[in-house]
Amino acid sequence: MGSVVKSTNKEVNGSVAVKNPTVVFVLGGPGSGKGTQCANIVEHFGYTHLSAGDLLRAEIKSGSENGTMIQNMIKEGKIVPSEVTIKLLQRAMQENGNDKFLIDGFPRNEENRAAFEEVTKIEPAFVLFFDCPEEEMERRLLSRNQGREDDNIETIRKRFKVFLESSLPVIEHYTAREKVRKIDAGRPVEEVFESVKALFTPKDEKAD
Ligand code: UP5
Ligand code: MG
Repeated sequence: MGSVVKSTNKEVNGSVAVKNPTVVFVLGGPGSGKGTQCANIVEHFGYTHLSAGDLLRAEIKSGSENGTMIQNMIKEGKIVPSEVTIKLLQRAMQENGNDKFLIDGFPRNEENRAAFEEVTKIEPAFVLFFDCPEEEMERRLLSRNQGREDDNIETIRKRFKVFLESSLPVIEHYTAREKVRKIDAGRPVEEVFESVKALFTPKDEKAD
């Protein structure tokens, strides 16, 4: 299976920016419905969904040298070092032929955000922010039952705290740049998706 040498220069410096992909950051508290709504967006609008949390959990499962560190951070609701997460996201984008990505659950703090921009030179087209009351997020996480090690009340409380302290400043950063599209995510899945759909549908295709 010989490797094909391509004449294009799309991966000079290992950067994906040369391909100039469209990136939408999908942010919101733990259990706000990021993964659920991303699945709907993929189905309707042809994006590729990259959940930073899913990539980190896959890294633990793969037995990588960072696995134990990542597992401990997730159990404590802490944010994994940027270079680890960014490498996983970059690799996932490079391995994928698509040019439209939903990056779900990243950047989680200002350092994540600045490092991603510095390394990839990618600016998000916009930021989808799922705004959901904490009581509702807690209810959802406690009844999810998918065996996630961080879905216990002790870790959930830590995740909420980290979200407020570290992740909300990222939303504020993009709000100041008019990039945030805020959605009331406390409603039923279908209603939330109606609002999401409106953001992804080109204006000239919308019925008025
Ligand atoms: N549900 C969804 N929408 C609903 C609705 N509208 N009404 C009623 N129920 C709804 O949904 C959660 C549950 O609610 C599901 O059972 C769903 O059916 C139901 P989901 O769509 O999974 O919500 P989501 O926002 O994706 O919740 P998740 O738990 O995945 O969010 P987190 O942000 O906590 O998790 P993530 O996987 O992104 O990160 C986990 C950990 O990884 C972090 O705490 C951190 O330690 C680490 N991490 C990093 O360090 N760096 C990163 O960049 C990313 C993660
Ligand atoms: Mg998720």
